[in-house]
Amino acid sequence: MAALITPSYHPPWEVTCSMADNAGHSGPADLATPSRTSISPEAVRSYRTHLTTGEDTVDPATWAGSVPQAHGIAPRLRTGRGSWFNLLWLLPLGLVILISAVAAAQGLRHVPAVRHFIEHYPGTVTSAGLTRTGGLPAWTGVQHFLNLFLMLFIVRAGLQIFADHPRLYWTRHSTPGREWFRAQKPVPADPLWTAKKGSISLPGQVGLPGIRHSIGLARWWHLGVNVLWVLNGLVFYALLFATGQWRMVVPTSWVVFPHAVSALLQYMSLDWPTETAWVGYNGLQQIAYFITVFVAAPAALVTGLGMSPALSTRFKRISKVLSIQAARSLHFLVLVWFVLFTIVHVSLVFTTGLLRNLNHVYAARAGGDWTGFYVFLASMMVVLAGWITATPFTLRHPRTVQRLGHALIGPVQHLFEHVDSSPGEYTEKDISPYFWHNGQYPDSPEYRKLFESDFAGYQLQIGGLVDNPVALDLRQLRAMPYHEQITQHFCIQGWSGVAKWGGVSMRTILDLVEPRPEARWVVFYSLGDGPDKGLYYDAHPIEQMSHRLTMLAYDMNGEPLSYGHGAPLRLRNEVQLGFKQVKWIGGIEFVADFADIGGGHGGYNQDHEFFGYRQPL
Ligand SMILES: Nc1nc2c(c(=O)[nH]1)N[C@H]1C(S)=C(S)[C@@H](COP(=O)(O)O)O[C@H]1N2
Ligand SMILES: [Mo]
Repeated sequence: MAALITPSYHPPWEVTCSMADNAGHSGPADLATPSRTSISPEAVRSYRTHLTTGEDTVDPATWAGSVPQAHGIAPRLRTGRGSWFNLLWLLPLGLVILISAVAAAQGLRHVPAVRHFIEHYPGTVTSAGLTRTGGLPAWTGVQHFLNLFLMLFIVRAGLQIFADHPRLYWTRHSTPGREWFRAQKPVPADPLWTAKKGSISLPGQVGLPGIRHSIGLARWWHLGVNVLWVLNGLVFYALLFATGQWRMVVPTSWVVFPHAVSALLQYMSLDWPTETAWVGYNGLQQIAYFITVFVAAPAALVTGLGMSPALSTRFKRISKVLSIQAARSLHFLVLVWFVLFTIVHVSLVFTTGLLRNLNHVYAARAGGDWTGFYVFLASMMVVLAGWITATPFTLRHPRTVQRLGHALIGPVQHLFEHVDSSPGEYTEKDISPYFWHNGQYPDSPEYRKLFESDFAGYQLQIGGLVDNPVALDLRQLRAMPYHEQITQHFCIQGWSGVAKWGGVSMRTILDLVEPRPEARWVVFYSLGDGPDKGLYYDAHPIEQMSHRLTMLAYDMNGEPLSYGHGAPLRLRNEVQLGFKQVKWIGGIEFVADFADIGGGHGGYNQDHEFFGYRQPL
């Protein structure tokens, strides 16, 4: 059988295209294949000596394999095949539109019919049953502050996560050129181009933690603080309904719309009552608050969860419509809403009776004195302090961020891990035309020799806490019952893809090696280094090894696994993110605990880039 590896997948050092028979899965050849070779249970431990421990602080100069800072491009919207609209044009365009709108609105206000309309619908929906004498209740002030403070970190970390794969798609395929939005140049022709190479840097005080490819730390901020934000939001909902204040932000009558139009006309004509005339919220304000509190906030949560491999796999019917990429795109649009809302909201608070507004929101009182302003100022100092210290703190104490983040979101993630992954299968027609590469390619002399000999000398060692430690060569692996699945890959950076994987089910491996009861984790060692030297490895909870879709793959889309995608053998665990799918596997060790393996954090990215050891979200 001819080699099916396309020239584009050759490792950079390969010059010839001739390759020996890298046969598929047609079973044992004519010669009898021994089904297994016993080894010492300790043999696989030798991989441990090739691991490195990682560091407990971040030095931006050597971070992520000394990845240089790289700048993206101005954000672009795709307007057709290969044509893009640079969003910077919105600045002059927006200005022209704004000026024309103001001129038009000012003209309209002289029209008698419009004058009558505004008299009839002054802007405020007088809400039945809510009379306001003082300011907003004190709890709203506290929650408003907490919300703002928490969102600062969520938004900054969210931008950092986006910057790690600055492209948005509508389908799960993540095909380059089919993005609807990007802040990065087109993908170069290099067939071994990786998603990591396409990540971009953000200004240090914009992104959190602000250096390139810092998604591991950004996620702890984003997800950890999010837990607090959701709790604050739940308390806010509860109080809103318990106190009847919900009437302020929930439109209960259609007249809110003419009032909103009226308010818009008044705003646009730059002539609106700034002190007392708009006693309650005007229609426009009420609609904006309603959308923010009852549409955007829940949408942020739902679309966020929609990106989880475990949940997406479990709730196939939802993820069919809301694929990870649709979820990610919508999640980004929700962020845009929050940012735009904040800009408009703050501008209006400042231009419509600042002192009175600040008293209402920050001091639970009416009137135009300076009390609210001072409380506001103090709260802004706290926000500013948080803003300035978040990055330096993260770079100096990344393990603390990792630990705190895990304490906050970890329990939720563990819940997701227990889902049944079997619904997560696709069909041939769902296979992605382009499947991104990622990670650090192996180029050691040992790996080269294996590759060049078509893995003739390859042996997969399986040992540790098992009754039957074994070494298996590729022929022995191919002689085992063939398992095939079409599943979706979720990279932590945000891209995804569907592929057909063929190989050996982990259930078959478990039956063969017979793990002991003490074995709690299964460590997969790669033949290749990670970006900071030291072999790549990752630990998986043993329960997930018996999921129906956990397997060792030696085929991809009907061809032997290519160099870039992990030849000769890689892992698939469909309830976890991409970085846990170890490629170029050399050994598998069953252990009780991973504390004394590598840096002790459960995997290469966990040791070196502060990822979490369980990432089903
Ligand atoms: N040995 C090793 N395995 C690895 C990596 C790596 O750098 N080294 N990268 C991981 C990451 S981050 C991803 S997203 C997937 C990418 O697999 P692919 O290149 O087949 O798409 O491999 C994972 N397995
Ligand atoms: Mo990844």
